[in-house]
Parts: sequence; structure tokens; C-alpha cells
Amino acid sequence: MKPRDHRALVRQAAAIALALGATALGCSTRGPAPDRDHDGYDAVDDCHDANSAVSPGASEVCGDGLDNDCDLAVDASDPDCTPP
Ligand SMILES: [Ca+2]
Ligand SMILES: [Ca+2]
Ligand SMILES: [Ca+2]
Repeated sequence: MKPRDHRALVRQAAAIALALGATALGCSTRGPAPDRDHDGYDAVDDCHDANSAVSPGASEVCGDGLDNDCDLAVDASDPDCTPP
């Protein structure tokens, strides 16, 4: 084996060890999830990451056909839209 091949193998082994270590620690090597609609909630927390009117921090808008506040209840099904 040439010294040059050896260095490539060492680099490869180091990369694998780094990936395994990150996995063992529960870390992702891909970084944080994206927030594509820029509403402050990333794709993990946001139930609709392509619509900034929908997020766990939004208020339910009654009658737009969307689950605006991400509580799995849409419009009239959402207690926020039920008259007291
Ligand atoms: Ca959203
Ligand atoms: Ca709605
Ligand atoms: Ca809702």
C-alpha cells in the first residue's frame, strides 16, 4: 500500500468515526431543520412549512379550510371557532 493510499484511508476512517460519534450523541450532521415559510417554526414543529399563516403559534382562522394553529382541528371542528 502506498503512503498516499494510507492517508486517504485514514481520512475516510475519521469521517466515518465522526458520523458515528454524532449519531451516538443524538446529533444530526445535517444541521437544524429549515423554516421554509419563515414563520419562526422549523419543518419539524410547523404542520405546514410552506404557509406562514399556519404554525403552532398562529390563531385559528375560521372558514379558510386550514388548520391554522396546528391542533389538527380545522375551522368549525376547532374549539377556537365554536361560539361559547
Ligand atoms: Ca408555517
Ligand atoms: Ca382555519
Ligand atoms: Ca386548528
